[in-house]
Amino acid sequence: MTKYTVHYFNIKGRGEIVRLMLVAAGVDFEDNRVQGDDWPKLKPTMPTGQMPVLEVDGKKYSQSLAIARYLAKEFGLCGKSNIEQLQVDQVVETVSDLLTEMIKPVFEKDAAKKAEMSKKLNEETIPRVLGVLQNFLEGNGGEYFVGSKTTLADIFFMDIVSRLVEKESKVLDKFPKLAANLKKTQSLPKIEAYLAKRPKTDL
Ligand SMILES: N[C@@H](CCC(=O)N[C@@H](CS)C(=O)NCC(=O)O)C(=O)O
Repeated sequence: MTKYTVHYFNIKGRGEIVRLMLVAAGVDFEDNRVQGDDWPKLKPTMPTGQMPVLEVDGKKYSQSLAIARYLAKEFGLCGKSNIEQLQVDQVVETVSDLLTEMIKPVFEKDAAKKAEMSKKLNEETIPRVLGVLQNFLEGNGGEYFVGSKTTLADIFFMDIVSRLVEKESKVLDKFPKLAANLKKTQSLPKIEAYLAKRPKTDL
């Protein structure tokens, strides 16, 4: 049996999608949550000097979305055809761009700039991207982003957009189909069980 270890900090960040894909697939894995103090000595042992890293039978691989796509292919969560995989990737890259924008104000030190960035994020970027995602969802009938079952697209959307909902519960009020899709993914039994017990972290 393949042994999987996820190496990442004790946050959701860019690493949670790797954990969620293994959870959704029902595959056991070691969840190595690296403490900040241990990172400097571990950093040179990682392929890109960053995490998340997925270790598969002792070999380490970097890049969260490359890993997520690999797991999606391994476990039937990637779409049934080449065109469905393109549709999955279209959603994944849109959500990834949103995550990049969500992270920017978090690390801004200047208070005025931080406030300006947060305002733009909340008033412009988030509604615009949610509109794009709602169009993708409606273009596929409104239940799943791609095909007729959960794929990496739904799981990554849930991973990132649930963080927005946690901060601002009304964020999906104008996007009821997105809200229903998010809830459906969160209610998948393996994911629901994992979400109930995962460590509570701010990021
Ligand atoms: N494109 C990479 C980005 C990875 C990344 O930025 N990792 C950060 C944490 S989210 C990291 O390892 N930071 C510590 C460091 O660079 O030393 C991915 O998606 O995996």
